[in-house]
Amino acid sequence: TRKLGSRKQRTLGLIKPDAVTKLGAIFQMVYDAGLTITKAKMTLLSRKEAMDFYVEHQAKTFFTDLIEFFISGPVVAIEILGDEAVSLWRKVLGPTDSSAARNEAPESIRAKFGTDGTKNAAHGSDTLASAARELEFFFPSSGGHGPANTAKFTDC
Ligand code: RTP
Ligand code: MG
Repeated sequence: TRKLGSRKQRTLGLIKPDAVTKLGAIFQMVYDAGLTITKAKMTLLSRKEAMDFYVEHQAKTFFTDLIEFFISGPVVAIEILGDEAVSLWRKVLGPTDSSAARNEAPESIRAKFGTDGTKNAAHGSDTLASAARELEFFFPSSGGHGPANTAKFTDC
């Protein structure tokens, strides 16, 4: 049931290759934050797909390192649903750099499971607009196969 006055949002979470073995703990942290997981998919991205996903960073000095890391193993994409899900999920992630996260937000996902400024365990969309784009990237509304793609949770 949907609470009156709630502002449900959907955002994309990604468990990056360095943290796939911590999947169970990270899923638990999503639920502990009061968020719900409504879709999940494990996939190994091609270089082209990875460069497309992070196209906003293509001119950055760290781009090559980011892409190499991002395709070094499978990632797990999740659709996260909840009140203010975009900003709340980013808060659960913690600061971008895992070393900084260990000082500033020691209970965050990046503090617990990340390594440094590149290998940082997980991703979250930074705005509602990027959430829409990134959800469509991993869970295309047109494509897909099987009945699960039509699931429309509002609560779990
Ligand atoms: P994300 O997009 O993965 O959720 O991370 P973010 O918003 O906190 O950070 P962003 O600036 O979007 O950076 C995207 C990813 O690029 C890698 N990175 N490496 N070595 C570096 O200086 C550096 N800076 C960023 C990280 O994997 C970061 O999550
Ligand atoms: Mg970002």
